Amino acid sequence: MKRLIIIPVKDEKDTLSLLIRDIKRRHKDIYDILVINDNTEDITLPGSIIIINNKRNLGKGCSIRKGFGFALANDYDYVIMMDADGEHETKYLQEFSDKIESKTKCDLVLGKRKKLRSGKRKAFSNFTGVWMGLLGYNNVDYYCGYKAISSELLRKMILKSRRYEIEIEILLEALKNKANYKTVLINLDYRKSQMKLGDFVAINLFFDVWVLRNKTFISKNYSLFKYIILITAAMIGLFASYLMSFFLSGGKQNRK
Ligand SMILES: Nc1nc2c(ncn2[C@@H]2O[C@H](COP(=O)(O)OP(=O)(O)O)[C@@H](O)[C@H]2O)c(=O)[nH]1
Ligand SMILES: [Mg+2]
Repeated sequence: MKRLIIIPVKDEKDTLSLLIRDIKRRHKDIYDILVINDNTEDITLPGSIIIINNKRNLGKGCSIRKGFGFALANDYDYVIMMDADGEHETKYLQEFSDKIESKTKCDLVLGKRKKLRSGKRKAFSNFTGVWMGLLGYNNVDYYCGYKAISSELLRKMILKSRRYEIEIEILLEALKNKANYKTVLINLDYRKSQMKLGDFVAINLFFDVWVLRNKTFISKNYSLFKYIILITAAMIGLFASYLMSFFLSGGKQNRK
């Protein structure tokens, strides 16, 4: 079995070093580790760590997609995504592996935080839950970056997102591919997030565009009621997100 841990990093070299040391201490050589560095200078890591340095900041989503490409090109059986800021404890790795390697078929293992960081995060997650719930994802932690994905599923998913939208894009693509998922309950050691208001808007925009692009899939697999609700909400959301992005960018949006 070939296992790869993918860690995207931006400006978190100290916590990254601690995380890598901890993975090695607890799990010796069970996992290969790939770091995708988005422009953090002076990262020195042990020689056994594979590192891809992006020439400029590409975003978490682009970095993770590079990691998936690497995993497929190098015949890994599955990947585990972890954040570099120390929020994801290595003690749960075994459970992710056990679940994705188990004989009862499962292509996706999702971390589920016992508690969310703030009221704002909870509200955003509940809002996402309304729409994702209609699609069948109930009781899931939509934005937890701690996940395991089989290469079989990775091969089928078409992923395009650049930044934090990657988390829900993985869920949506897994849904389209009828992948089974399991969850791992985790405690989180919260760190300061790099997410900005614009990232939340981008996530909403991404979801709305996905729904509209996949209306045939939705009409074939869900009731007419759900179809109408999702498409109407996506159109309203699209309009609202464009307005928000326009104001957030000081009116400069789409003038390029
Ligand atoms: N490669 C790369 N990694 C990023 C970028 N932005 C965030 N990350 C990493 O993604 C992980 C999660 O980011 P964070 O802002 O903590 O998100 P949150 O925990 O969901 O609030 C961290 O390990 C970051 O270093 C980026 O632009 N490029
Ligand atoms: Mg974080």
